[in-house]
Amino acid sequence: MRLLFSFCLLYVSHGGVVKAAEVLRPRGVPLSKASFYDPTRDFHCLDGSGAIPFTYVNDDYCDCRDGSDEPGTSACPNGFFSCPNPGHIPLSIPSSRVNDGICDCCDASDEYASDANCVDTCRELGRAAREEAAKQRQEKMKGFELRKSMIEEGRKRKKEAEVKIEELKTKREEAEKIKSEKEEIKKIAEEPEKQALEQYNAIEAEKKAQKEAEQKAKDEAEAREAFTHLDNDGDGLLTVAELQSRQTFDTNRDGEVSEEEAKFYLKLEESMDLDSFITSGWQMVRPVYKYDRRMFVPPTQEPPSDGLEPPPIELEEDAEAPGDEDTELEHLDPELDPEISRYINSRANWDLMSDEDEEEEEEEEEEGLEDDFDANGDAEDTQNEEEEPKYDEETQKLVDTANAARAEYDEADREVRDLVRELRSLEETQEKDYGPEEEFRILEGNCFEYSDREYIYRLCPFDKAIQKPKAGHGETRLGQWGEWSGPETDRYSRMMYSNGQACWNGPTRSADVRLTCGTETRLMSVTEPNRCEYLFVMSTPAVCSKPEDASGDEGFEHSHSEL
Ligand code: MAN
Repeated sequence: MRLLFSFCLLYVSHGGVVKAAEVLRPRGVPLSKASFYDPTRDFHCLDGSGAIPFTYVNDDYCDCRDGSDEPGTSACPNGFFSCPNPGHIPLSIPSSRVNDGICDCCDASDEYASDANCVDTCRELGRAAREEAAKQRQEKMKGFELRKSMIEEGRKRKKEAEVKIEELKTKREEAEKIKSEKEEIKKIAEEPEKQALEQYNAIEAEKKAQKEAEQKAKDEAEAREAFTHLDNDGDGLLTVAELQSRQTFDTNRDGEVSEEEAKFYLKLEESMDLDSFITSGWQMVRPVYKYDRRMFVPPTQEPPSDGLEPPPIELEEDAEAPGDEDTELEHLDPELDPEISRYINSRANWDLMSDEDEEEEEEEEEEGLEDDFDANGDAEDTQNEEEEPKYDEETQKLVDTANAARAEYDEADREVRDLVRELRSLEETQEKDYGPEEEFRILEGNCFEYSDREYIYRLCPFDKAIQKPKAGHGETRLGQWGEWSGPETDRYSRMMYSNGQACWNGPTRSADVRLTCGTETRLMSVTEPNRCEYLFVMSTPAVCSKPEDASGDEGFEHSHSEL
């Protein structure tokens, strides 16, 4: 039985000076377990499964179930070999790799009886690893320092916000006071305005009613006059035959007034008396009667009564002249009576006038009828403009005063609302949890982006997470700021943004943000491990804790003193 011992080197640094020490233990035993391998006693399997004479340790025969009796050979399938790796970090490998021809330990100790010709590279590797660790430590330290300034700035902002809130509260109180003063002034100004307007409106309504009554009377007079004119035989009834005698009623312009055309104006009756004509007939006859020039053509049959030609209708000054029927038609309300609408449509066909008609019209234009119309039309426009409501001087003054008071009140009201809004938003910010030391506060109001092949992701801490496709428009809300979601011992290491846009056939989107220490706040990666569940990794100094071995190389060496 061979007892395989090895001289292991332990490096301990003292004030930066590396010294070597020797510890005698069986091959493959880690320093932490060296005390269990005492050559003066029997060896007790580390799992307690039995005891063997110490000479059985590393005798290339597996005695213990946990393989602890063969740390330096490959005899036990479940054993472990510890590479001492002097100058670097010890490494534990499955003992099956011992002498398998592959170099696993940087000190070549796993291939002590093979042809692998391994070279000891631990010193170089150790140096590189220490340099890298030192660099990382420095970065961490830098992050930690930055965190301190984030804390400082966060606390400062918190205080500023508190002061601002107090200021805003005072301002709001003042603004509310001004608002109620202005409201009082407004009320005082509106009372006389209301009375004056009521009075004014009553007078106006009266004037309007009077005007309407006048108009009605005028209309009625016109209707009577037209009735007399059209009632060829003067028997007090307008008949189909009488209307047929007037070319005016030849709606389809086929040269004769059919019975149907005539009846249309008589509400489909055979005849109409004066009262019905005034109440309903005139409404339809009026546009034809007043503006169709053919009305002045004498009836085709002599009136049987006195044989006298009816007097020509005098056009009133404010009426549109013949020759521009469309102007009058526009004033008609087809909804008033569907028959009027029919009339307008049939008149529209008349626009397709024959050359002959056009010539006729031209002649009339030359006679100055068109000019008359223009003049009247203009006059009417002017009249319309003058109809704009205009208060008397006294009322106008009261309205102006009330308007000014209203404007001042509105301004004061706006001021209060703006202050309330600003205050609310600041108070909401104050209620947020920016970390135990306010270290995350300065991230509020900033957004960070990350692009992958397909999307641009944007994270605005304490607000929202968004996804924008690179091709195409629009953006998808991945979530709204929810809560800190790290484990109990490290709550501020994760942020949860939830209630994003619903995922088709899936949950609403959400973003889990993992924070890691870094010297700048930036998004390092965004993935979608599950459909519509996004994982953001963000580095920030806000989570950098003080590096454990910040005292320098000595500390680092110490932490690996197992060597
Ligand atoms: C969009 C994106 C994807 C998501 C699908 C789900 O394409 O938001 O990230 O997986 O919708 O349908």
